[in-house]
Amino acid sequence: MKRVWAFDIGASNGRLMVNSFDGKYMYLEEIYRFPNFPVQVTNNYYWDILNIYSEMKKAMKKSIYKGFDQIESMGIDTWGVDFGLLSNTGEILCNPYSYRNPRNIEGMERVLDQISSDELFGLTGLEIASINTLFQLYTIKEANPKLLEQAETLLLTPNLLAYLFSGQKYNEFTISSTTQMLSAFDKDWDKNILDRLSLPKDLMAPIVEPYTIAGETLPAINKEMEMDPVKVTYTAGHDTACALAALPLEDDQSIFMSCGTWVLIGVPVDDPVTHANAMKWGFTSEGTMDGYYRLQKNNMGMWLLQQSRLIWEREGITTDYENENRLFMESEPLQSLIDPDHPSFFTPNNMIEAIQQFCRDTNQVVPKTQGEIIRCILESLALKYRWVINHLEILTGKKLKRIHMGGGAIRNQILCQLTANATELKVIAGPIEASSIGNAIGQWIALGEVKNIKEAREVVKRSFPLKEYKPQDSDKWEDKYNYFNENILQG
Ligand code: LRH
Repeated sequence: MKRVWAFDIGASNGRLMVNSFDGKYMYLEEIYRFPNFPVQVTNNYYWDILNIYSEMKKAMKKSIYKGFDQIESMGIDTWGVDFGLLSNTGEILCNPYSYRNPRNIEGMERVLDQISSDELFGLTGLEIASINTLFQLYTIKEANPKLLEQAETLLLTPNLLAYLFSGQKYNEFTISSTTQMLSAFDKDWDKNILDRLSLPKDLMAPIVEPYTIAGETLPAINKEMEMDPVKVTYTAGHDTACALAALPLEDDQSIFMSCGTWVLIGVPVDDPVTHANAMKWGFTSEGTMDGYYRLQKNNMGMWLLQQSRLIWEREGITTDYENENRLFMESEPLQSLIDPDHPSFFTPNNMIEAIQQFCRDTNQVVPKTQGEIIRCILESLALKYRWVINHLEILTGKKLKRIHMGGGAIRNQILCQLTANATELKVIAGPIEASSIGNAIGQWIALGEVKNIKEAREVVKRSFPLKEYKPQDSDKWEDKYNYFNENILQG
């Protein structure tokens, strides 16, 4: 039995899984999980990167202590778009900013004054969103120019962490495809975009393809961990690309949904889709582990519930899943709806008040109890997912037949069932730890233990439980969808 370490670091928590493979079955053991969240300092939000790094080292120690010490390789995946800047001596210059910084909206507007959104979308295939690395960089140039002047290298978050373990400075293809600086044509940095915005042209560390073994852990780490050197592999650095690799999609009528703080919905495609409607409807084309693309839409996911729970916890109200489930069941279905992607939900001070305000502004019943809020969030998410799938069908010209949901948020069985109901499609949920498994798949392919993604998906089907949800109450949802589409999405 061979083993790899898969570090899957999300925007709300990070975890280390040991993935073991005997040539036929894969096994997953969770070693350690730690919270991760953007830290607000006055008007900015930052990632506490050194805390993430030290939690990762703690996780390695725990793995070794548990006897999982013969490790073939380690790989790291994270959320998209964010990055760290290194000085010419290789030190991190500043705590990495979080994509939730409100000031990025201005940075985006300033960029779009110079390069139109149509042109940028055509060059990169990426949705124009204020979170994108390009807009964040431009924001730094305006707000903190000295920082950019000192910066010699930009590494995206998974690659920044890999650098701290291996000393290697590369940006991996899938995570680089979330920046809006990667050319949709040749998978390399579009230096012309940087040049036109007077951003440093050579800032971006070179691109490597997934499945690259970059080197091994530094001697100082080996000494600190009391371990033999471990290979550091560039698996797909983007969590969504990892999740897709692990979802056992059957054919080209299968949809993937990677479900966590965000819910990413899409289908695999050969090339970036830069059709005008893709842009109008907010679709994006990002890289897959096997070097192709995913046509997808980035949607709000558990963020709305996570933020509401913070408020309930502050008020001393229980927020465990069992309790939430019961309160959901006890409240009246389909009473109040929100557009989960409305800007007022992006970084509100109080999520519950923001939801209530949205319902007031759209002349709906204002949800008050915990159960009513949970219903409003989950039913609205499911209806939005239907909207996304309808538009995916138009863009691809295909009738889409089934949904594969993976990621931590599928523990919420209500979300899976509501998605089946609202979309009137069969949902196949699993595996839960899709990103960690995909992360390991990238490493097994790099190590030559698995041939390709197709073979890896067969291993996943054999090794992990999948659960099916069939659509229910179709007529109720049909009516509500029409109402949602006409009245709420404009809201
Ligand atoms: C989900 C995700 C998503 C976006 C966002 C910033 O975790 O990776 O695909 O890139 O984070």
